[in-house]
Amino acid sequence: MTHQTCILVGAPVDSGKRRRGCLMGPDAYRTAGLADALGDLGHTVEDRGNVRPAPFTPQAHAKIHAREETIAWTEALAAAAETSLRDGLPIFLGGDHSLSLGTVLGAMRHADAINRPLFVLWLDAHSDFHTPVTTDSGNLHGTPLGYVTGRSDFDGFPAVTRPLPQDNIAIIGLRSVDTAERAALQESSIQHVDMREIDESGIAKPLTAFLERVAAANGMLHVSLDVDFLDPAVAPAVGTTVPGGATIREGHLVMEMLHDSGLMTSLDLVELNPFLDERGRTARVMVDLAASALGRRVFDRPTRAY
Ligand code: 6HN
Ligand code: MN
Ligand code: MN
Ligand code: MN
Repeated sequence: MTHQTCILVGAPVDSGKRRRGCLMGPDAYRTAGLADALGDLGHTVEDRGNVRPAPFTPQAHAKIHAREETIAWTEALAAAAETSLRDGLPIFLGGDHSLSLGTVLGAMRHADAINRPLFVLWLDAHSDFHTPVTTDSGNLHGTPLGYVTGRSDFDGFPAVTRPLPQDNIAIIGLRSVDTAERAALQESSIQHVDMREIDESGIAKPLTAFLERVAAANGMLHVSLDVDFLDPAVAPAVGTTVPGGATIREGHLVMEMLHDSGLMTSLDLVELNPFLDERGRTARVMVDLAASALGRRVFDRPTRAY
């Protein structure tokens, strides 16, 4: 991957769960210097400001939180994703993970339009594979992978006419999977990598296997990075912390390998809640990870032999 046109798209979505604060995420990334970090790497950076949801009328639901608002965001973000993918490499500044119902849908439409397969790499403590029926919490940020793979019961959401094949998805970092998700995941052909596998064999091995599949298919690759992929000790600004997460170096290695692969075509930065941060440190960690994905490195490889 050489020079890119990086398109920053603010997605201040806060409707995917009950705890508020992710709406401040886009401005936290801007404040932490994302545009300069990417510009310093030689990329062109275009900040398109924040997307706004389509008009909607809130309705009360026994179970699902802010359903209409999330549908409205899904429509608006799918359109924004489709448009920005024509012009460059979009980076969606979240916003909670329900924004990915829209960004992945838009990426699917774009990939269909240019007749290439789409792959999705999900870096997350959670599998986000629920449907509005299987969810216990009623929080739609736990459903985007269920939605884009064509699971049922997403009434009122834009129709997923050509679902994302399960074979085209890898989830890495898992350590909090609900019972219903586990059952569905185990029956699926989604590549699911939990923290134990990372402990035992390292994070590079399953990622390499996935990237080889993407490359062999000439696929586009959407990467969705949830703050809680990282251990809460290094990334505290998220409402759904789970101990035992990826280290800073595991995070950077994933991003460096993504850069070297040249495969990434869009990126979500999700679940940052600046209200929970400590002097901006989580926002800065996420900016540094994005920079690694766009080519920041210590040395060029291969280094000389000793
Ligand atoms: N995320 N599985 C839990 C739920 O409420 O459905 C947690 C979801 C977390 C969502 O990672 O973006
Ligand atoms: Mn998530
Ligand atoms: Mn998560
Ligand atoms: Mn399995």
